[in-house]
Amino acid sequence: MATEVATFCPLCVSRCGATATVDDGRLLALRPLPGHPTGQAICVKGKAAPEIVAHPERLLHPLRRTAPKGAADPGWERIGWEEALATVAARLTAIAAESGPEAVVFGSSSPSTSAMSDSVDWLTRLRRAFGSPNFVSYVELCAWGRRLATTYTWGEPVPGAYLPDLERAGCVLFWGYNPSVSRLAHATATTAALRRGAKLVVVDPRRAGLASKADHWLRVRPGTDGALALAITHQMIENGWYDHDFVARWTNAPWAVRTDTGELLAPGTPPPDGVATRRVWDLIAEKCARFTPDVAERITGVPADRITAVARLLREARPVAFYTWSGLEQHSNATQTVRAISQLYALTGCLDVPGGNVLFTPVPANPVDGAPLLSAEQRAKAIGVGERPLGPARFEFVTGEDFYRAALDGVPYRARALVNFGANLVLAHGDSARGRDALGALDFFVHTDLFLNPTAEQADIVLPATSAWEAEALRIGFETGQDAQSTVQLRRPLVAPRGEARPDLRIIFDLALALGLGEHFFDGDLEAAWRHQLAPSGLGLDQLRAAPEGIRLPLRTVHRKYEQRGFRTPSGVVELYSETLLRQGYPPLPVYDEPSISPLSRPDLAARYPLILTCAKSLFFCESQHRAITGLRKSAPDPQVELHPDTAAARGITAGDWVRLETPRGSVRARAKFNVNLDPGVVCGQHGWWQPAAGLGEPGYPVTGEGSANLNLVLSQGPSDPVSGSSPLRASLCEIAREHG
Ligand SMILES: Nc1nc2c(c(=O)[nH]1)N[C@H]1C(S)=C(S)[C@@H](COP(=O)(O)OP(=O)(O)OC[C@H]3O[C@@H](n4cnc5c(=O)[nH]c(N)nc54)[C@H](O)[C@@H]3O)O[C@H]1N2
Ligand SMILES: Nc1nc2c(c(=O)[nH]1)N[C@H]1C(S)=C(S)[C@@H](COP(=O)(O)OP(=O)(O)OC[C@H]3O[C@@H](n4cnc5c(=O)[nH]c(N)nc54)[C@H](O)[C@@H]3O)O[C@H]1N2
Ligand code: SF4
Ligand SMILES: [Mo]
Repeated sequence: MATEVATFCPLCVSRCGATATVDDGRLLALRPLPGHPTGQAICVKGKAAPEIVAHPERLLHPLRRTAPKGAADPGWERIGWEEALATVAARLTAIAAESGPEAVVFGSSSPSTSAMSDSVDWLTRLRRAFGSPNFVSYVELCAWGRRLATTYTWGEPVPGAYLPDLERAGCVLFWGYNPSVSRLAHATATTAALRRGAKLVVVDPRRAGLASKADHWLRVRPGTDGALALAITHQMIENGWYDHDFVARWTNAPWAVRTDTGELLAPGTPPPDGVATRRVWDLIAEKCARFTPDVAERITGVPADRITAVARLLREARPVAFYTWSGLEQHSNATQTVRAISQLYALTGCLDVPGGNVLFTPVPANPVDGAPLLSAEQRAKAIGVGERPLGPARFEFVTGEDFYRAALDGVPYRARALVNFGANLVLAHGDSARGRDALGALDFFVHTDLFLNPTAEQADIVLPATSAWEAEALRIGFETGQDAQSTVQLRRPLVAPRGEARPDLRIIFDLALALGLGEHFFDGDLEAAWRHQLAPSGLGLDQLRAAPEGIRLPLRTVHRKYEQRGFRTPSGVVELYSETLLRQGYPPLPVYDEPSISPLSRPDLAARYPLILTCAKSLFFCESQHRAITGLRKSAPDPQVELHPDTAAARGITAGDWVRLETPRGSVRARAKFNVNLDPGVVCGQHGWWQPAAGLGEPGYPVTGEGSANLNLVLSQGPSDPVSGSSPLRASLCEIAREHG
């Protein structure tokens, strides 16, 4: 008999509350779970969950490679768990003994695009207990701008942790973010905000998602968002449309700068004799004044009058709540753009006020990511920290390019092994062919996944993970509002594990035991681990198991916390002027740098590749996943490139034609999709195409070589952002031609 069980979907960052229908050990359906703070809706991917669980291509057993790396067929051989875990532990231990634990790099798919959100903190704990400062994944493409770069202005991640208070916002600003595709719970909350009269500004080269309902849609040229932010800020300053009190009291705008060294003098400190000073505020005003509306229109393509109108709206419709994401992350100027937007937002004075960006009070819980387990000495060995001391490596993340270089060239030392959960590195980063070679050059590589992706094909051992619905998982906080952030849910296993698949968390704990690190992992006892995590909340596991829809604690948002404790920057105020950046040779105030591959920065390339290329995610798939799922692939059978009909006509292309997307790195296939709202000089591709859908007879595509549809094969990781190493995946140059044949 079919039963209904409350659960949540962890397939993407939305983590929608859901009702599952289960019958005879099978998952039949997911529906919304009204009453759950993220349970208003379920997307097409959530609805396809039953097919994902039951898919015939799921990995069911641990596998061992028998053919050498580079062979067309890895010669996978089924092995038992015991042998698999013992092999992994022995190889990692040997490599650590020879080359130090830093030679073992850990990786995972993004918790925004996979159920690794259930276990990524524990994986981080395993890495730290093992002694490696190197975590390769997604951070410079997905999280740098929202989370880490913003700490240089605010001391905390804004908007990464200080999320938009959509329930109370007067004006919502989405900048390079399309929640209609990427975070359903945010889209639903924004639609509700619009219904009660909130204003909306969307900055996006495409008129995507909520842009069609926006009061202002700013069609920015890809990668020029920094210039736009400085121009809007200039209008705010010129017209007095900003929060004078906040700027004067809580930022370093009133501080003086020594013109000789660039160092700051705290208010009241006189400069040494003979040293001239300028006020930070005057420098900001001067820098922004270079971006008059007309100048900004020429750079960004956004009409001058719109720039003024948005500056006015941000003042008149305050409080302003904002979010930025992929549209700003994957650029050679990502850090400066984010700094410019932080500056703009500081001028609104809306941080931590109701209806602005606020820190929804989290459920008290013990952190489990093991920060104290990694010594300062090991942390200092993070790959990349030498070249970019303020970049991801400072936070123990390795960029794709730095990892590839360490694996292939031994710089700064040889990365010899990879312990990877999910991450489809070869498809996720530019320079795919180099990525594949780098993985092939490792001495040992163990990959855990549900499916055999092209990254796993370079592995020595592959471990089968269960899908989310076969695993129990603890979720503390659903983030998007105070109700959501107050909710704790223990997701019950709904169906038995397929084959010999194990939950990621189980595998992490098993690996810890095999590596002799059991003391940091509650001797392998998951329940004890969760009890420890939950202890400060007062919640017990039995209580949570009895309430599968989750338990909401009575927490309240605390506003304007800075009035009590200041900002968590070195100076205690918002650092519009950053001495931290200055000391490493970066501009201390936000500046606009032309994207590294653009018609203006590379006219030589633009002559041959005249179109600006960006990309965006698909509603139907998470990143490089799900192309094998019939229920999803049937709605989006082919890789697409969006282009303006005039751009197509000039090249003899009609809608639906197969085209070649050409860059200096080569060409990949895609199908032309017309979009009349695009600037005719801009096209938008999709990454992540490799997997066939056997159920539909839809083809797969080779990762490299003839017939490939892998966008990242022809995008490169450089020239990247000087602070973070973020790749220019969302602003480069291409040409489009009809495919002959
Ligand atoms: N359906 C679905 N949901 C997902 C994912 C998925 O793959 N599919 N992935 C998850 C992950 S890992 C992430 S990181 C999030 C990402 O979530 P989002 O950031 O919302 O993802 P995108 O839709 O790729 O990008 C947002 C917008 O940026 C625009 N854009 C492109 N270039 C530029 C630019 O130069 N400037 C500006 N201002 N905008 C630009 C694109 O047109 C797009 O509409 O989504 C998560 N959720
Ligand atoms: N050109 C271009 N490139 C991009 C982007 C872009 O917008 N444009 N986006 C970037 C971004 S934001 C991100 S986050 C990365 C994404 O890159 P990844 O984080 O690598 O994400 P996916 O490509 O979705 O691959 C996820 C892999 O994890 C597996 N998996 C899914 N769920 C689980 C699970 O619960 N456990 C385990 N063990 N495995 C699981 C899937 O089967 C799949 O093989 O790509 C980046 N690359
Ligand atoms: S939006 Fe994300 S979390 Fe929600 S149902 Fe879809 S895939 Fe699952
Ligand atoms: Mo991401």
